[in-house]
Amino acid sequence: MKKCLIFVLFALFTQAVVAEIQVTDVWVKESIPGTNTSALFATLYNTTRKPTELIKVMVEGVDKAELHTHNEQDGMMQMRRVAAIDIGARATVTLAPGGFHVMLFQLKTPLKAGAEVAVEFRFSNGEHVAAVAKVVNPHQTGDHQHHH
Ligand SMILES: [Cu+2]
Repeated sequence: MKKCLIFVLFALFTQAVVAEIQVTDVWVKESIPGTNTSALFATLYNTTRKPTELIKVMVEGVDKAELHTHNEQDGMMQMRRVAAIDIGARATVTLAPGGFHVMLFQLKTPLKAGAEVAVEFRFSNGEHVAAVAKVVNPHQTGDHQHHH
């Protein structure tokens, strides 16, 4: 009887841990002094056979977060708000500078490189995925990084 209960608890636990949507590489741009906006990026992988959509992102210390995309209009790159970001079956969608991003408005405190903020991604299939975003200065990372 006891063994059986332990098995049930284990099954419940594993079910809660295995996310259908995997969220990785979550990062936020360091905010520019004098502004209270920033942008958040991530890689989203839909492990299921059903398409889903990213519909909302909640970020610690941020009052307003909108899903945005970039598109070219008359030779100019412009940002546009979207209601949702489609993620096909077994597909990966990358939110990256120049493409999809989560625009953050009304930051309560400036975002400093090296800090971490709690984030929750909400999908149209009802799944909520918690993640931790690293605050990054995009000019201090990547191939151009200098080691002092
Ligand atoms: Cu934007």
